Order: sequence, then C-alpha cells, then structure tokens
Amino acid sequence: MDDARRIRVSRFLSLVLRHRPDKIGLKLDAAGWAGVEELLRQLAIHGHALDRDNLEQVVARCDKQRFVFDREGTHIRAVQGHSRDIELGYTPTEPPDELYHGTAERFVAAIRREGLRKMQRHHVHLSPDRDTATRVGARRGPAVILRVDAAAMRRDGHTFFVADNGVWLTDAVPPQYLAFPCET
Ligand code: HQG
Repeated sequence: MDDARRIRVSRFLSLVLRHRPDKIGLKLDAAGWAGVEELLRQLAIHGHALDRDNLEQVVARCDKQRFVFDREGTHIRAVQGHSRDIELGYTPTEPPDELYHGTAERFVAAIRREGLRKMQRHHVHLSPDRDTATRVGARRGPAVILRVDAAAMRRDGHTFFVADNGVWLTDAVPPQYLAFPCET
C-alpha cells in the first residue's frame, strides 16, 4: 500500500472511529471499540474496501499511533480525539511538571480569557514536548506554544489521563496555569 493511500485511509478511519461511525453504518461500543470484521465489512459495503493486512499497516505505520487493536486483535479503536459520547477508560495518571499546547495566534486572546477548553472534543489535548505541540499548532498556520503548569494543576486536584499514543488529556486548563509565549 503506498503512502498516499495509507494516509487517505488513516484520515477516513479517524473520521469513522472518532466522530462519524454512522458514515459506514458502524456501531462503536461504549469504550469506542469497533469489531474488526464488522469494520472491514462496512468499509467494503460503502466503497472503501480494505483488507486486514492493509488495516494492520495503517495502524502500525500511523505517525501518531492514532489507532489500537485490542489484545485479541478482534477490535479496534481510536486512542483519542473523539467527539462522540464514549468512555475511553484510561486511568488517571500523574503528568510531568510541564506540558505544552500548540495553537494558532487567532485563538490566543480567547484562551487568555477562558483558558483551554475542550471545544468539540472530549478533552483538552496536551503534548509532552514543544516539538509535538508545534506540529499540533502548525495544523492551523504558524504555531503558538503555550506552557501548562501541570504540576500546579495536579496539586490543585485536576485529573490527567495519557492516551495510548502519549497525548495528555484533561478537562480544561484555566488561564492561571498557562504561560503565554512572551512569558516563557
Ligand atoms: C483551541 C490532532 C478559543 C485549541 C492534534 C485548538 C492533537 C480555543 C482548537 C489533537 C480555546 C481545538 C487535538 C478557547 C482551546 N478559545 N480557542 N478557550 N481553547 N482552543 O483540533 O488540541 O491528528 O479540537 O487551541 O495533533 O488542536 O487528529 O484540538 O486550536 O493531538 O490525531 O481550539 O488532534 O491529532 O482544536 O488537537 P482541536 P487540538 P490528530
């Protein structure tokens, strides 16, 4: 499978497994899992035929490890990024002292006022390092990197989870925990 097709399939799987399983008549369970057999069947019915080998390639070679199979290899889910009402079941985990968030300049004024909000997703997504945050922010133009005082949030009782691909998740980051670029 060439890279272009792999990336196309990966984007479509993100859409289906995070947001719109109904696009291909798929059902996710309460934790976001889809049966692999059912996924392949529904993809084929809806004109996106894919075989098991190619699905495994998409999962294994995905740059951000967006998808995971269960231990038996019979189910698959997106590791984060959902907008649907599902419960991923991650265990609260102690974050490192600092985390980062990459965003776009046009959001900065609102973020200064309101802090980081989860917007359409289940959680605010935070990166473990500046490079990753830069890539996340750069999806929307030149990236602005905010530093999150995760140590203070932890002390104040905020809960963090880490997704299977290393993305940190929390409910909200109030503005007092954020350092803006000119202050970092
Ligand atoms: C911004 C991708 C105004 C926030 C990435 C972001 C990540 C606010 C946007 C994952 C705000 C939401 C998540 C506020 C936050 N006012 N704007 N109060 N609070 N925002 O896509 O973090 O490729 O939902 O800064 O790599 O950009 O899909 O979140 O710009 O890991 O696997 O509102 O998605 O991963 O955008 O990205 P998103 P995100 P995948």
